[in-house]
Amino acid sequence: MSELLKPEKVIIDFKKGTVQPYKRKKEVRLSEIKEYFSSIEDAEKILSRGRDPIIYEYSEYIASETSGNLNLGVTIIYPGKIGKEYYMTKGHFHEKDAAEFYLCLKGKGLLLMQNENGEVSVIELEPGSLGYVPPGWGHRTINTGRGKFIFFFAYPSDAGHDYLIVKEKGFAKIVIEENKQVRIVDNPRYQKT
Ligand code: PAN
Ligand code: ZN
Repeated sequence: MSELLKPEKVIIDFKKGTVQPYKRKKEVRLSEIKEYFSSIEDAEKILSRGRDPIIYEYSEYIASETSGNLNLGVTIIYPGKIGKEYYMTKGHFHEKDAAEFYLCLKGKGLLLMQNENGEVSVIELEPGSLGYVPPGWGHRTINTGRGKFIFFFAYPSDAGHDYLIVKEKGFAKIVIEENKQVRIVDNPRYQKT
């Protein structure tokens, strides 16, 4: 064992989506995530009007990033769309064989996963439901509701995050609103390997 840490209590506010204490907090605004949306044109239109909304934010309790530890945190995805596509996280693959779980605390949304063979899996999340992400599956979450979508996550601290594959190739599916319905459709910009 490399270091002996002191046990700590962590407080999660299910309604506000806060974690105390936290070590990392990140807000992702449209300007940072615009290339991940299927319609960059719609994103640019919003930005050109001088608006740069927060799409999502997350805070993490990190005891230590050495192997054997867990990172815990909460993500809040705001409600909204860029063109027809719902607000979502960038999504990533873990660099190591590392699982993760997402437990929905508030609102509703989808956990979209994809493995290296291009297979896709989607889990609907509502308060009390948990999506398990096995090692090897890229993962993104999407807010399909009218309020904030808030979920708790935990993953091995040394998992590592690879955003580049998703940024360059995208996910095979996107989640859009059509005729007031949530639809999971082929991503027109998806690049197969
Ligand atoms: C989550 C995500 C969080 C934000 O903690 O990091 O929801 O999504 P992006 O990392 O895709 O921006 C997680 O999956 N960690 O491994
Ligand atoms: Zn992850």
